[in-house]
This record gives sequence, C-alpha cells and structure tokens, in this order.
Amino acid sequence: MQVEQTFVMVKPDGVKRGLIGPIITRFEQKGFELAAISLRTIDRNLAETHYGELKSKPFFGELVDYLTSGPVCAMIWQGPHAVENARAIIGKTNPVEAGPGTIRGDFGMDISGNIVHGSDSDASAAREIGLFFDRDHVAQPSAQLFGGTAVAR
Ligand code: IDP
Repeated sequence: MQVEQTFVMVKPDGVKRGLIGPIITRFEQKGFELAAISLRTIDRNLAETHYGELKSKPFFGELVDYLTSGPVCAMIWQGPHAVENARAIIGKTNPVEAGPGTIRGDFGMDISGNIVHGSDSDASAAREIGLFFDRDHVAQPSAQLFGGTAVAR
C-alpha cells in the first residue's frame, strides 16, 4: 500500500470557531494518521506564496486578508490516496455546494469562510508541506496503521 501525505490547514475562521478538534476527529475517523501539526499566524508573504496560482483572481486580496486574519492550524495527514481522501471529506470549495457530511458542508455558510484547505494534487501537497514544515519535524507512517510503507515524496 502506497502511503501519501497531504497538507491541510484549518483557516482562521475555523480556528476562531473552535473547529480544530472536530476537524482532527474527522480525519482520524476517516483513517488518516497525523504526521505534523503547527498552530501559527502566517504573514502576507506566506499567504500569497501558498495561493500563488490564484494571484490573478479578483478575490486574491480578500483571500490573503482572510488567511492572515488570525492563527491557522497547519497539518500533514498521511495514508493511502491522501490527497483525494482529504478533498472528499473537506467537500466542495463553496460551502453552499458542499454536501452534508463534509467539513465545509457541515460547518461553513459562505465561500468567504470555508473553514479548511486541502491540497489539490500530490505536487501541490509536496510544495505546500515544504512551505509550512521542516522535514525533520514530520513523523513517518506508523507500522501499525499502514504496514510501515515509506511515504511517497
Ligand atoms: P479549494 O480551496 O477548494 O482548492 P480553490 O479554487 O483553489 O479552492 O480556491 C482557494 C481558496 O480561495 C478557496 O478555498 C476560498 O477560500 C477562496 N476562494 C475561491 N473562490 C472564491 C471566490 O469566488 N470568492 C472568495 N474566495 C474564493
């Protein structure tokens, strides 16, 4: 079994509303294993780099304001098909369209506050993990959960 990693971030609205715990619970219940976690306030430079692909969008400034409005909880979750499984439990970008049972569908009301970020590809996951974490502080997959397979990098 191939164990992959994905980058997940509880955004400032999720942190302020006390949703770190419920979000972690959902990832654990799904079967993911936590590899790293960090609560931090990010500066505009990191927010702009993280969302660099969206620079030309009309909402980019608003998005950077949102991401820097309070602490975020950055996490690395690992397991099989990590990127796809995380996107499935996070739900569609707009909470209005995200189905019940997904994090955005259950906890969000509007696209300006969609609670959580999840990488959209393995390449994005590797890039985003590199932006937020020092490799030395990331746990390896546990033998118990995933048979000790090496993480794909
Ligand atoms: P994703 O977060 O589901 O991968 P993206 O299209 O990559 O969706 O957008 C990144 C983030 O930009 C969204 O999670 C949301 O916070 C914000 N965003 C996307 N579209 C809009 C919009 O139309 N208005 C305001 N913010 C938006």
